Amino acid sequence: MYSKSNFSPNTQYFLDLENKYGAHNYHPLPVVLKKGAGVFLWDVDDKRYYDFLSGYSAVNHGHCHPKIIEALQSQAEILTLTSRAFHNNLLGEYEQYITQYFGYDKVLPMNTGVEGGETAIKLARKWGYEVKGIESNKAKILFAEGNFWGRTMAAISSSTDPSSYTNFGPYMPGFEVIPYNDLIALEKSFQDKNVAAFMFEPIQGEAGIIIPDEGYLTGIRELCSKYNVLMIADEIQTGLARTGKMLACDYENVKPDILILGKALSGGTLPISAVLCNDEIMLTIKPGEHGSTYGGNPLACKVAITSLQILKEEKLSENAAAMGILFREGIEKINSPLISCVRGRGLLNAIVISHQNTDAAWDLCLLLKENGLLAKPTHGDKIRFAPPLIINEIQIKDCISIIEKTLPTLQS
Ligand code: IF1
Repeated sequence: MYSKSNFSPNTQYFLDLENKYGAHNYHPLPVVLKKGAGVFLWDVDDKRYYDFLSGYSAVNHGHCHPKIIEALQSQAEILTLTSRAFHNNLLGEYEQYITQYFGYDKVLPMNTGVEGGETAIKLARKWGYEVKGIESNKAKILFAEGNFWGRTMAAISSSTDPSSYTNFGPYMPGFEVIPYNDLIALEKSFQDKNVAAFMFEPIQGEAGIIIPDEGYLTGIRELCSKYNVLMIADEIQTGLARTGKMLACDYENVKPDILILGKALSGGTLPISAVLCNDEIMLTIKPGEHGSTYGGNPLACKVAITSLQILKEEKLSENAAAMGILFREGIEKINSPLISCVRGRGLLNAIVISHQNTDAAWDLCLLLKENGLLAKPTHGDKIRFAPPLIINEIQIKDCISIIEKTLPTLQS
């Protein structure tokens, strides 16, 4: 961990507790936060920061959005969990609301994003056997190189990142990986009649905000329809207005067969995920074949309806699109030799650091922290910049000036 001299006694106290009593499964930035509101976070010494990570796109609405907190608090005093052994008065209304919101017959409510991915894969396999007619236990699910959809054994079985899968084998069978943004490779893989689905991110988040060529999403849609393969869009990070559209798939007006949502579905309050698809796929899962204790709990239903309402009421897609343009133009104008490129859609952006020191992105994040902006590197030389979607023009310009002021302090 860090040397004792670096931090205030307050901060050091909490760092030491986590180091002694918590698993060492993360390498967080050395900041201890105690409060969040809107685009801001405060640490235990009351220092204020701009949040440019937004809980990896879970806090699209800003920290502790008043309407979401009100929904959370009011429902928490009435009924939080019934389990699915019984019905409740919020699940049906939520199911109606979200399916009409995105235009699907049905939704299967889960909790974490990775549970959403697992659910989508179970649906795809079931559909593969019972509708497409794939031979029993022969179904294949295709993923893209560089994918990230969580930490479960299935998720790491599709990963191409050694830090995700090393020494966690044996891996889930029936998964294959093809190059991202490559329609020729995709069509070639579809010659195998056992392929049930292709699961992909419309923009790859953890891989470093990788934006595919124009037409890739359309090509996936056309090839999946042509070869009777399910198109599964993982919009857990890119969805819910983050990229300047309600869904990243909306950039090419393509409709996936299965849509997976998570993260910001709860406005950053509790784990809520959702898998949406039409009856031909959804009804292959029969009573008792899938679910979870908290899936579709009334507290989550109330919060999710509110968070979806706010996305539209506050026009967060439009703001994300506009502020994203401002951000990328502002970063480009800095014209720093340390930045080899800035890329993104809406408020899902990354800069690629050009520096001989492999720790430069991390070191820059430490310096940005000192100057009041929290961001974190993804995969070495890239820093993700993804503030809450409520950020305004003055705040964006303030953050660009923080970045501009900080870059020259990065030691060569
Ligand atoms: C961590 C990464 C991002 C996701 C996509 C599914 C999931 C995620 C596209 C699973 C989750 C999170 C996991 C979180 C950090 C963050 C992350 F750095 F790990 F890779 F965003 F890029 N699909 N991503 O991005 O959702 O089960 O976590 O709710 O593991 O620390 P989850």
